[in-house]
Amino acid sequence: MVVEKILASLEKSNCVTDNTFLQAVSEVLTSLEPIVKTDSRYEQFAILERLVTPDRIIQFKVQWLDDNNQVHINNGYRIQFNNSLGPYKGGLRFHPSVSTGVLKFLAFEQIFKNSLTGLPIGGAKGGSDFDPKGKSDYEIMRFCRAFMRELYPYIGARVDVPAGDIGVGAKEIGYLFGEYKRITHNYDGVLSGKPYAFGGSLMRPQATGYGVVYFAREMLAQELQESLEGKICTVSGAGNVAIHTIEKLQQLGALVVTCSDSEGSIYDPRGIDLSLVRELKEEGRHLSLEKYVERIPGSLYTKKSDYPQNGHAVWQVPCFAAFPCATQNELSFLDAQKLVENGCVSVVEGANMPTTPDAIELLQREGVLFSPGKASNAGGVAVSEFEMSQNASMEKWDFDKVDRKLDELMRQIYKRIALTAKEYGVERNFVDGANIAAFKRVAEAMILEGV
Ligand code: NDP
Ligand code: 2IT
Repeated sequence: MVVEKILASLEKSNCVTDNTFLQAVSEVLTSLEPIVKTDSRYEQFAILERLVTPDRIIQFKVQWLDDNNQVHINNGYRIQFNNSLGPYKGGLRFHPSVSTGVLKFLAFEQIFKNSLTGLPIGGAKGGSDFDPKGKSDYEIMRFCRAFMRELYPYIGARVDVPAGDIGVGAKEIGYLFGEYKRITHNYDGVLSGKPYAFGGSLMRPQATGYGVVYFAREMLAQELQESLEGKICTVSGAGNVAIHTIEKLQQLGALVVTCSDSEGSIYDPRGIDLSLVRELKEEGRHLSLEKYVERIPGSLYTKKSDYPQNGHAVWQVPCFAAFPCATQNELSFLDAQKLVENGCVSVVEGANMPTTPDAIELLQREGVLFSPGKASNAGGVAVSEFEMSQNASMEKWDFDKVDRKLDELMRQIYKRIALTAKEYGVERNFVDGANIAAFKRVAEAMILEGV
């Protein structure tokens, strides 16, 4: 029995069936193909080969005790992919699906996203296969402390600055920071997304979702002379990114009619009641969205097992704009077909790589404006960098200042990728525009620093 359990767990953590890294690399290299020949230095300095190889992969054992003093062991990771533009920067994900493969894809994407912000930050990602669901606050605290005991030698305010991602919010960052400080006696900006009480930036919790909507607003205004006011929007997810995407969309007068979690989806034709979603999901609460329909008459819950085959309930709902904000590969070819059929004009990614490659191709072919997460969700890491700036200068910026800077930065990202796409003859292909613009900045730095 024990042997079987150990083998099953090893099988899971050693499986190489996760193809997300190859998916991410393949998309980027396809975009870059036409431009690698335009500068002989790319080949001379083996830029592409060096770019797809992480600087280092750190893996460690995390041992912790649950509330009954039972011992648990999880795998912890930090992948430092590229620091040509600045200190390694990227989130930590705590989710049972975490493996080296998933983190390699996320760290690789982060290089390009961080480059698009124009800020001095390199690309990294980390996390653990620890599942925060069903754990007490003390268990989460003990896990975070054990995780940091292994991670601390590899990070630093000018070395590598982790932040949150799926399963990691301000609470976890707070516990991780507390342990870092206890071990090193250093009170510096070694993590971003900290609670405001000790060094966090105002608006970091909202930044990714708000940034997604600022990006969408700019893209729709420039490309279609359209606004979001009065438009039906669909959002997937019910976590940090989804909640703040919904909040900003509602502030701009859009009607958001869906949200989802890993077990099912809500359709509420009168508009999602965000305070109820928060009550069920925020601050580490993992209550099922099924409870939403008990409270809101006229809303509908679809269990994951009742989703269409190879599809997602959220993308079956007619909308003007769709915002996938939960996880990778959650919007399939069939979902894209449905969106096109229903007249959707734009898909703006809030999550990292939520749309499958064949779905992206279809959306682009059908003239749907499509923005890759590395462009439209870059507001989160950008405000993380604002937090690093504030920590380094011992300043505190007010909410409006951060909000204005975020809005301006998202407009700049849109402008940069739209212009790049035009310059390379692929107008409105924001995937190619983002990959090429991001690559050129990183490649230049890699060339200048030598081999
Ligand atoms: P949260 O942990 O706050 O929320 C994640 C949400 O996605 C939850 O609703 C969760 O459902 C759902 N979800 C997670 N895994 C799955 C899955 N395998 N299938 C279906 N649903 C799933 O994470 P965030 O909101 O922070 O992150 C969401 C996405 O945005 C991720 O792709 C992340 O990498 C990306 N991102 C996050 C940034 C940030 O600042 N936090 C910045 C940029 C991108 P449940 O509640 O059931 O677990
Ligand atoms: O995917 C991402 O950009 C994040 N999870 C945020 C990273 C950060 O360092 O704020």
